Amino acid sequence: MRLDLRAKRKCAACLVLAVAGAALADGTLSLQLGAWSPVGNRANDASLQPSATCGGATWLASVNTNVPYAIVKLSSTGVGAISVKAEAIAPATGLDPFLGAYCAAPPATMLLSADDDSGGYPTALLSGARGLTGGVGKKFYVMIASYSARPERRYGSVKLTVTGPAVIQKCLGDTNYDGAVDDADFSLFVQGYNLLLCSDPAMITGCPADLNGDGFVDDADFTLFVGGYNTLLCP
Ligand SMILES: [Ca+2]
Ligand SMILES: [Ca+2]
Repeated sequence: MRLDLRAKRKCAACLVLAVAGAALADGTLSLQLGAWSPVGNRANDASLQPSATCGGATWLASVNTNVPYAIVKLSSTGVGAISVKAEAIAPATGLDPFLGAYCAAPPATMLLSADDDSGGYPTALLSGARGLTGGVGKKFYVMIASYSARPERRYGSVKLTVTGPAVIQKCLGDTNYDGAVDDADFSLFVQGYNLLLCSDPAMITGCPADLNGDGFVDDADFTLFVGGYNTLLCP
């Protein structure tokens, strides 16, 4: 496939923008749910009780089917409670964030807990008491979706904040956050590549195609993308 190459210049002003658009720390991540997102039936409820064991919570099918979602993987770095917060952010207009924590992918089973408004609408919050207890080598999967059945509240931008002994494990090239690097990600990558600057208003929130976190989507990112594409499955 051929990329739509445009002339790209890294001027002084662009470098300032690059700093402003630099990748967030491993405890935070901004992303956007859009038409490109995978869709599925999320767990039903905000009141799902925590489970001490993987898959111990009852998974209830949602009445809101085919909601867009994103999957983010967490790696625990030590013992202790982990909290995950999802906040709707600009330019989101109506996203009502929903969080589910799982101990294995895909996020349709192996549920630990789920939340809608514990952090106050429109903020979802999973605290350590809700099954997210860290331990060296432990992995968790967090599903970010919408709680609303209203179509206009299913899409938007969200900021994820992780506190406690865990970091967000990034999957290079998985620009739509479905857990694999494939042609759908390539389409999104090209979109970002043609815009170049992460600060471009048209860029998807979080600039997922900027794989090296320097504020641009350019050839350096493409090299990294190819590496992820050849691997296909996220680690
Ligand atoms: Ca993907
Ligand atoms: Ca870059």
